[in-house]
Amino acid sequence: ATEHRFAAVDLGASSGRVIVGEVAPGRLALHEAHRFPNQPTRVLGTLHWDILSLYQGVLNGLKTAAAQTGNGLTSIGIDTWAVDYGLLAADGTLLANPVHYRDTRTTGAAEKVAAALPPRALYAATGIQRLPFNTIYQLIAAQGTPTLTAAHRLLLIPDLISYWLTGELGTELTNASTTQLIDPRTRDWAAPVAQALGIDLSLFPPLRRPGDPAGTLRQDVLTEMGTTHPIPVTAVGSHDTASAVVGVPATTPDFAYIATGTWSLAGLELDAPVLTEESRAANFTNELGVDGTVRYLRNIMGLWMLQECVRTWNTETARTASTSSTGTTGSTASTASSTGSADLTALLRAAAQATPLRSVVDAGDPAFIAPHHMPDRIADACRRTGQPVPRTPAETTRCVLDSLALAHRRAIEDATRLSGRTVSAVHIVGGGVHNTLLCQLTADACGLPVIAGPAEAAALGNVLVQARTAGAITGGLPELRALLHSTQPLRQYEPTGDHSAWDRAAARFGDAQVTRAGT
Ligand code: LFR
Repeated sequence: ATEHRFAAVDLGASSGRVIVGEVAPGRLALHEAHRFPNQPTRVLGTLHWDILSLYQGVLNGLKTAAAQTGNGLTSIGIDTWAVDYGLLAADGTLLANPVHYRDTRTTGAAEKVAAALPPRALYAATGIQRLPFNTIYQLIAAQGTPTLTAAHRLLLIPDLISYWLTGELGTELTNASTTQLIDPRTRDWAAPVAQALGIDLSLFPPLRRPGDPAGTLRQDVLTEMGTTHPIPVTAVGSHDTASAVVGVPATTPDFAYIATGTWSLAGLELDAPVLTEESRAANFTNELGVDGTVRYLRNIMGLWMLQECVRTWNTETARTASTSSTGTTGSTASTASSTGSADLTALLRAAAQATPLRSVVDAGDPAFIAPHHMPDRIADACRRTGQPVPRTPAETTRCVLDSLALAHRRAIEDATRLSGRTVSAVHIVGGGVHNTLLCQLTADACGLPVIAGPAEAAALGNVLVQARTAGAITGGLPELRALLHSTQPLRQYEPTGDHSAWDRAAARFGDAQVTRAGT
């Protein structure tokens, strides 16, 4: 059988990449064509994505991918983070730079939405968890602004990239579900929700499903790439988490997954949504997955908490260094060592030696969403809940990882209880696979084996859906996953240590929750 080459464009919150997947029956290999930073920019107080720089990264990556494959790409697929969008004028011009979901413009929007549509009714209609940045809250916050008023079309980020590449408009379904405007039972727009909130659904181009054709590269794009060979774009699970869940190498149906990276998305794959009141209270979401599945999961703050801590420590270290070079003498060395070098490997090694479960914070708390001052916010959370405040970067790191492991455990426990399913193993995919301490702590906390890998699950899920559409492979999700299992390096972690310590910490964690809810 012939081998096909596919390009997966995968944009994440900290970097974008273009990855080439080589696929033939029984064979699946990836190599990275290009990786580029994703640097959000604050303009007039509002946090934006630098979308043109990201698009240039995509073009550069596709050019490299085309060259590396001797212009032999069968197709291209695009996935990115969810909920955010660009607005287009009638002639297709982007009216404004897309706003970042971590921007605070949605403060107060939930109350406005609740006044128009009670939270219970909204959940019963959409099954989407309450997150301050869901598209509906962004749209409510933007209502009446000149840009939204002038907008002819709204394109979610992967659909915007796809439009620039092909000139064709569409709204991919898995990502559309994160707008909170889709009914997970019909897998179509929830028109009554849109109507109650005064959101004009005609802003969204028609829905497309993973596997649908999404156009062919425009001539100017081909020129930019230095090729003449026309390449189709195929819709994939364009929400990165939907592609990452395709990329889970499960061999049995009773698995839980944690898609890790900036976020931890922890939960189960289901055939039908769970729209109960208990599910709403537990803040579980029913995002749509590939092949008619539902991604029943909860958003957990993820490695963002650690990334932001490291950013703070690096800034402090840099400041200390520059202070000393301008003449201040004395405490530089001790300050630098108490602040700690933010070299991640060293930090994780020290965190592994730190006292386990000394203090834990609620890694689901939206208070951790915004950038800046993460170590302070973690310290505050410990203080507020009457726990020891971490004193060093290693202790703070341990607190974050213990807290994430506990949040993973709680999400999986809640998901099984609320859906009536059982779980025999937990799959960790995405960037967190490289964090061996987090993987081990998650196995310990859950009391279940953790199978870690692949790290590039989103790109793999993206490639697999393209490959099936092109006829390079056949089968449903179990067959795609079997191919992952037989071709990708995986590492298994068995639960170790004293499980009752985690039970006690979980109870403490529960207390922390109650304290927060009451304040
Ligand atoms: C992960 C992710 C999550 C989504 C968050 C914001 O990259 O897509 O699934 O909740 O980013 O879009």
